[in-house]
Amino acid sequence: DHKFWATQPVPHYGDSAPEEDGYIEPSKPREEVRQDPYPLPKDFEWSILDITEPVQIKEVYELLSANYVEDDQAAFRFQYTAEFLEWALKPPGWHKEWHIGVRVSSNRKLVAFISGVPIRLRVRKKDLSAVEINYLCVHKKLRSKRLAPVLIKEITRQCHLKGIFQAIYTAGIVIPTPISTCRYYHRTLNVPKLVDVKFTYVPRDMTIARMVRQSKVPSTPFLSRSGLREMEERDVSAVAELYRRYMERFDMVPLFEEEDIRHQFLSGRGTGEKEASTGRRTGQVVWTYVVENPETHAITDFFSFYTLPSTIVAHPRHSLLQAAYLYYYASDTASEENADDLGLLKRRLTELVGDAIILADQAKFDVFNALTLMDNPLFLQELKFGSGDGLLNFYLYNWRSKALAGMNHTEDRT
Ligand code: YNC
Ligand code: MG
Repeated sequence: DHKFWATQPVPHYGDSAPEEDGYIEPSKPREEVRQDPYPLPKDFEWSILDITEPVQIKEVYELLSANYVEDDQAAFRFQYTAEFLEWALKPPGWHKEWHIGVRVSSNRKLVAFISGVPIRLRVRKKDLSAVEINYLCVHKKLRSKRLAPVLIKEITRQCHLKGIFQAIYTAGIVIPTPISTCRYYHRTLNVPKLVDVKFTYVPRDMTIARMVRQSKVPSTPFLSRSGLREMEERDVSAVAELYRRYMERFDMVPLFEEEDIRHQFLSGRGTGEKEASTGRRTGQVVWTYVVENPETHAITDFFSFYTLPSTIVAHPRHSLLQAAYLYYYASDTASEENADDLGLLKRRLTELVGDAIILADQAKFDVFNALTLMDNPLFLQELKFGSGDGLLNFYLYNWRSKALAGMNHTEDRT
């Protein structure tokens, strides 16, 4: 049973499906929101982090790199970089009050963190102004002391103070009650290293040499002579429009204005010269490419991926797993006339994501990851992704909705 979650406005096991989507608890006027912070155990204090300060973003980075999410075997641990965290925590409209830390009073050491960023979401037919909660982390030495519920209540209070009463969040664990569950898939690139660090195994009827051959990718992108290029500032409005039209296919999607598109797909591209051997820019966290029709100059497709390395916990030679994650994409192949021609869409997405894999390989990533959301089930097999053992559950706070057909409404049609 869930002592904390049982008290929260989330759907509980056994609740029947609602007649109509809607809130669980009504919103409150600001003066009815609790005005003082929730109490912490003695010797600890709240601390709003100012992540425009390099020292403070570094403190968050250090807390997470030692204490954040690990796989079941504790062999790999996410290692978000400081640049990534800055990008993720400062989208348009971000609030510093939603970057909440807990410090040891005596020495100011940061020992816990939770964050929120504003997000507009469409869930089925309704648009919500919500918060996306992420990076909940409690230092390993302070686990199982019921600190997490205090962090969650405090960020909820800070959201209520800004008039936000709905949230979206994801977690590997199952709590009441997932709105959708996705599986991680992995496309191996650097086979010898992945085998060496035990990310992958050599099956009994296989050899490393054969696995290397099978995962070899072409050296140039398929679409490079058909208008594939990095996204630029001048593409923002075309990409925003492509994104908007494409995402109509799905039941739950973030709504991005042009400034959000600029942030999500351009602001994280790093600065300065590309590094010679990898083509990566200093501090690059996200890669976005568009396809510009060579004749009409229309932007017909885009795709993006981001870098999220993992610490390899105990290995004599390797300390970092370089992982790329498929992010958003869109194609006008899914225009209204063709919306249900999955064969056509499958072919196009296989070209686009196939090129994302080639570009990630050039940028020296070890593995390319994707979830079973959006239209991903259409191309995972063809592009040689293998099913992983990790699941990711999606949750909404204070919103009741009929089960989503996955965010991946194509999954059951393939
Ligand atoms: C979790 N991940 O069930 P019950 S994901 C939500 N999300 O409560 P304690 C979680 N709840 O079951 P610990 C959770 N993990 O008794 C645990 N819980 O009702 C619940 N790991 O608290 C749990 N980061 O403090 C239980 O547990 C209660 O010391 C137990 O701390 C948990 O960011 C944690 O996986 C996760 O750092 C902090 O294990 C710790 O174990 C840790 O005794 C490694 O807590 C890193 C890790 C989680 C990544 C993420 C999304 C978080 C969403 C939080 C919910 C947001 C709700 C919406 C708020 C805004 C509303 C508005 C408006
Ligand atoms: Mg605790």
